[in-house]
Amino acid sequence: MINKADRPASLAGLPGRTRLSRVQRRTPRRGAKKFLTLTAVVGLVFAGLPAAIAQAAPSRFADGFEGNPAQRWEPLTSGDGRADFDLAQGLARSGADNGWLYAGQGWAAQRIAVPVGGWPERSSCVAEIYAQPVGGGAQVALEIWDPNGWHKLTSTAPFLPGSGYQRIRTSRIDLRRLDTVYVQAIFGKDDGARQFVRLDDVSLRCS
Ligand SMILES: [Ca+2]
Repeated sequence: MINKADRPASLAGLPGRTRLSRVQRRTPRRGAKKFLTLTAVVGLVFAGLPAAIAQAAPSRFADGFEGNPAQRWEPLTSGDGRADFDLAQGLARSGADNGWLYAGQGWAAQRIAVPVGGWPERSSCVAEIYAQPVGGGAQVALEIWDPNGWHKLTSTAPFLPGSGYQRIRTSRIDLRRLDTVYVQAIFGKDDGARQFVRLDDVSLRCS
């Protein structure tokens, strides 16, 4: 048996500890009450939203290489091809940033994943990107890929004769079976004449 007088000081019922314990018991209850009230209000606010969200859910994606494009875009190269980004170089079509491809004897590509699985409409989809050949016209391709086995779903490769940013648009395709697709711009050359092509403002829209 331990006599009361022998108890360690840390176990003694000090007045200060008692007051602290009372505060600690009350504070969580007050917080819980506030949380429940807030939850009820948020619940009421969102109760009527699902139908509106479903109607407003966009079946489109857009990316203008802004912010940190390396987190979203995946450069691919072969031969002497190179692919990278211009950040705040004054070369973008929109915003501050753009991508670029470079090749003389090889190819370079930039691709980006687009999660389409949650889109309410995706039976007729079209991708676009703007490309700017530097120092003369160039043939640039825009493709949509199924990453499951890497099947190319559609491709278009127009010759861009101008010196500014020019739009490339794919044909319309059905993406209803797919959860994610990749949109890819690719530029290849085999004559050794090295050339840059800038890229900006990719989009994928479905209806
Ligand atoms: Ca941009």
